[in-house]
This record gives sequence, structure tokens and C-alpha cells, in this order.
Amino acid sequence: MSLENIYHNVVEGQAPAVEAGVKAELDAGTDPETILKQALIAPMDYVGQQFEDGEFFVPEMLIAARAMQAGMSLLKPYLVETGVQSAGIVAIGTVKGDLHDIGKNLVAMMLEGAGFEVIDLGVDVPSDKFLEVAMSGAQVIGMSALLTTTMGGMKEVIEAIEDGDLRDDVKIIIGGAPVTDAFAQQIGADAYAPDASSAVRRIRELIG
Ligand code: B1M
Repeated sequence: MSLENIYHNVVEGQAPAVEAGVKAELDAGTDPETILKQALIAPMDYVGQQFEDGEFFVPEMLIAARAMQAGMSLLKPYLVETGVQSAGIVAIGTVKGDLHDIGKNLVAMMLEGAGFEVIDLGVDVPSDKFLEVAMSGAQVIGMSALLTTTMGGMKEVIEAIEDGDLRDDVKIIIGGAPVTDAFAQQIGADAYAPDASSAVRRIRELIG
């Protein structure tokens, strides 16, 4: 089993084979981040491209995502170090109307690994839920969106936080495939991160 085999098994949605492959790579001492990037994230980009080209449909995307998540759950303990003192409280969720959570989960996992206390709000999260956690002491609000049609929800959350007079109390970071730095500036977020590790770095900068 190689990273390439895992890649193909993710594309084909073969969850048990992905699990076996990830386990074999971990046993062989392969760096967990290399496994994550080359064998789990890269095939999802391919799956997305195939979907865009009309070669794959939603069921194929879904079984590939499930296979990827099976591999990710094995990697999680290696990516997350436990027992680290809390570096801050971050509430994170995927915005309203959007059910994509793989990237958001990855960001949450990396934050936990970096010692943050993470409140995972899940997917399809309405503005008032974000507002609630801002009121109850979260230092950072993280929003994820994978659809161009749901990105606008991020602006609504920021407006709700402003209307609630809480804007000075929380830092706001956004991310997800269609999101850009320019968009973050346009809607008044404090930061944008293109991937999970830079999200951790940016959040450290925000509340450091
Ligand atoms: Co969806 N989907 N999907 N999908 N899906 C995309 C996003 C799409 C780009 C595919 C395509 O057309 N090429 C396209 C969006 C097009 C657009 O808006 N322009 C799309 C579509 C159209 C749809 C549906 C509408 C399809 C349909 O039903 N007709 C539908 C929408 C459902 C809904 O949300 N309401 C849908 C459904 C699904 C599935 C359920 C089948 C499944 C999701 C399963 C799940 O998440 N549990 C799915 C999948 C798997 C994808 C693709 C293939 C992969 C997404 C993924 O998990 N990537 C995706 C194509 C693609 O992106 N390549 C696609 C891996 C993940 C690690 O990356 O999420 O980008 P990503 O996260 C990264 C960074 O963006 C960043 O860090 C992460 C790690 O590096 N990041 C942050 C993310 N959040 C962050 C937050 C931060 C900071 C960084 O701070 C808080």
C-alpha cells in the first residue's frame, strides 16, 4: 500500500482500503501531514474537478468524502496533541445553507492540536448561533463556506455581531475554497486563511 494507492481508494470511495492504507503508512513511519495532504486532500481536489467536468455526481463525491473521513479519523490522534494548555477559545462552524464540513473539521482538529479550546458548531449554522457563542465568551469566531452561494452568510454573521455590539470583543476568521483575502477584507473579517495550518497561525496572531 502506498500514498498513491490511498489516493485512488479515496477517489473510488473504498473506506476500508483507505483505513488500511493510512494505518500501514502510519506504521511505516510516514509523516501524518504528508499522508493528509498527498493521500487524503489531493484526491478530493481531483473528485471536485471531476464533478465540475460532469464526470462525477453527488453520490461519488459523497462516498469519496466518507472514505477520506475514515482515513482522517485514524490520523486525528497523530495530528492532535492532547493535554496542551488552552491557547484560547475558538468557535467554528460552516455557515447557513452549507453542509460541507471536511475542511472545517480539519481546521478544528489542527486548532485542538495547537492547544485551542474548540467549540464546533457543526454545519448549516445560522447567524444567531454564531452571535450566541460570541456573547458567551468565544475569543475567535471561525466561519467556513464551500459554496459561492453561501459565502454571503459570512457577511450576515459579521453584521449580526456588529448589531449586537460585540464586534470589539471577538476576532473573526473565514476560510473555505471559494473564499479569498479580498472577500475577507470586503466583508470586514479580521483574517482569511487558505488552509488549516495557516488558520492556526493567523488565529495565534489575532489573539496572541
Ligand atoms: Co460539494 N461542492 N456540493 N459536496 N464538494 C464543492 C464545494 C464544489 C466546488 C464541487 C465542484 O463543483 N467542483 C461545488 C461548489 C461550486 C460553487 O459553489 N462554486 C460543490 C457543489 C456544487 C455541491 C452541491 C450543491 C452539489 C449538489 O447537490 N448539486 C452540494 C451542496 C450541499 C450543501 O452544502 N448544501 C454538495 C454536496 C457535497 C457532498 C455532501 C456530496 C460532499 C460534502 C461532504 C462533507 O463535507 N461532509 C461534497 C464534497 C466532498 C465536495 C468537494 C468534492 C470536496 C470538498 C472538501 O471536502 N475538500 C468540493 C470540491 C473541492 O473543493 N475540491 C465540493 C477537502 C477539504 C479539506 O478542503 O473544504 O476547501 P476545504 O477546506 C480547506 C480550506 O478551504 C481551508 O482549510 C481546509 C483544509 O486545508 N478552510 C478554512 C476551510 N474552512 C476554513 C475555515 C477557516 C480557515 C480555513 O477559518 C475558519
